[in-house]
Amino acid sequence: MKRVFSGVQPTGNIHLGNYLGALRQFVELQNNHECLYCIVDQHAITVNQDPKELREHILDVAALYLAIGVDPKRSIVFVQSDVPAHTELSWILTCNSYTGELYRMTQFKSKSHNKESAPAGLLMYPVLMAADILLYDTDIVPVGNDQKQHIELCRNIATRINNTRKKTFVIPDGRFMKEGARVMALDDPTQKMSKSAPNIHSRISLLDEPNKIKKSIMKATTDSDGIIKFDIENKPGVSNLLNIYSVLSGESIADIEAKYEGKGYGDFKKDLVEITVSTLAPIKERYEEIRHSDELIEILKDGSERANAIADRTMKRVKDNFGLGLKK
Ligand code: AQP
Repeated sequence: MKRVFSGVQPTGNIHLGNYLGALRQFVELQNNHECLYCIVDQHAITVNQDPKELREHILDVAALYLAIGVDPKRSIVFVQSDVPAHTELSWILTCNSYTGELYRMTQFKSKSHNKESAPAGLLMYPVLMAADILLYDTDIVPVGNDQKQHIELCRNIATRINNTRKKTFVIPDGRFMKEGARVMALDDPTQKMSKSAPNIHSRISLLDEPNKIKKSIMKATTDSDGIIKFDIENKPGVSNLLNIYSVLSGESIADIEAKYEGKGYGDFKKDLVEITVSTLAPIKERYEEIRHSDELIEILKDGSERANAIADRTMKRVKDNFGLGLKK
């Protein structure tokens, strides 16, 4: 069985972009793959986090994994910092990475933009991500489009190491959705939807109340020509909403365009509110049931035991190939 790894940062409530780009793949893949789904808390501290809030967000993300349908009997669900080998491997990969390739990462450029000196963790983030993936001999990484460059870097580092010493790592492939791979902010469709954007109406979180969902969608930026048509270049706002509508309803973009021909943005947005609210309601209900349960903690403890067992085997091989420590 091929192995799958992916993670989400506990930096706030998961939004439609995270869900449509990455998380909905998690559920589908667990049917015929060995899956590990991680809450990547060490990535979250590349920017300042309140410790109490961070602990809460870890459990929020874990509960949301289960609420969307990740089954802990079939998939390993765990917290990154509960498996020390992530940072251990990250150092070994750091020694096989180049500052030039790290400075070229667009996410680093945008997060460090206008800063005279950026936190070193922001620069090293993709190396830790490579360690997350390579630690589990991962074949497939289901992620959103924004992670393409990081996956490519991971492949390059692993290939470089495999070519200069004994074959050490499995070379993973990114898995990207055709639709929903990049959901844009509702208030500015030139930016991706993000957990940490200051305007709460820029995103729909999976736990938003129906009224909030309505407000965010009705306020979403469109344009003034009143035509519901997919055209990313000239109509990025409408195209983004069409994309969300299509993925949530299962209808093709062409069918949706035909359905709203001659109608205004108001009707289209009202229907999108309804579809979004009805998609998210069962997720929210399941989340409420599990979020404060002992079961959730037990699932994470069991997950970290299973993840540590795999990670230890990989680290033994990696250390042997690098000549680190005493032979065991
Ligand atoms: N807007 C998006 N559209 C499609 N996929 C997205 N992802 C994130 N935003 C979008 C995918 O969601 C997964 C988890 O992302 P993450 O939490 O690890 O980090 P991120 O990409 O930095 O997400 P955010 O929401 O923008 O968080 P903040 O604001 O904290 O930086 C990844 O697979 C990602 O591709």
